[in-house]
Amino acid sequence: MRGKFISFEGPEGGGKSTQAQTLADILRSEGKTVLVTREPGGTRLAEKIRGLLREELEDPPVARSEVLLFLAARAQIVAQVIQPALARGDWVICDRFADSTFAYQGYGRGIDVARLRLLNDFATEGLLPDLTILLDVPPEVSRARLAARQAATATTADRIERAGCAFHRRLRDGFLDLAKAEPERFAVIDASGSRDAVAGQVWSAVRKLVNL
Ligand code: T5A
Repeated sequence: MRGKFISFEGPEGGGKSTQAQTLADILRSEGKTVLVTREPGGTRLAEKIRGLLREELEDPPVARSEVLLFLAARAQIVAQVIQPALARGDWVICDRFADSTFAYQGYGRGIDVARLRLLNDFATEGLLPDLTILLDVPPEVSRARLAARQAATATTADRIERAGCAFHRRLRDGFLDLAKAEPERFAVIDASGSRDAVAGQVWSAVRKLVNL
């Protein structure tokens, strides 16, 4: 039987990576084989593209190149990692997927979302997650979490994290719009609470998907 595909979405610092790992641990304790991966990334080529997208270049990608780079990375991970895992019957948890393109490059950068959907379909051959968990946090919460992590790890914000407040407001509204348009695929979770509180809500959404 084909496995299940779950994506985590939302603004930076919402806790996607944290919750993806926690969910994988729970599913493994239920006897599932689980692959956790991320976007952009998850294959050698896609990780190189991730590096390029995060690099501080003198000539950063224009909005259309940025889309195509994200989609090139997505085509690789879908063909080489996600589809084979689902075909084996494994569960796949992906930290970001297509909805990030619609939110960041569509709502954030102003590229037509209908056009992005067509391009995304080409890259993914129409693959969409069975469940998308949107970890919704107000910009001030995500900013505070990222600032705490940067202080703890002596790192700085990357190019996309540094985009202004208006961009991040459009992004959050965009994610909420996407969820409203497909309520059967999305579970919207208030991610401003503690890690355990959020994990509990994530698990409830996943249990509904498969009656665990
Ligand atoms: N992008 C991506 C696009 O523009 N288009 C696309 O199509 C795609 C796929 C990816 C960037 O690329 C953009 C979006 C991004 O800007 P990334 O590094 O993968 O870059 O960025 P994020 O996915 O946003 O990863 P982050 O690590 O920044 O955010 P997460 O994964 O949401 O948060 P997480 O779990 O790492 O937690 C952040 C910090 O908060 C703490 C954690 O310990 C950590 O320090 N934390 C909490 N603190 C308090 N309470 C909680 N409940 C907490 N949960 C986590």
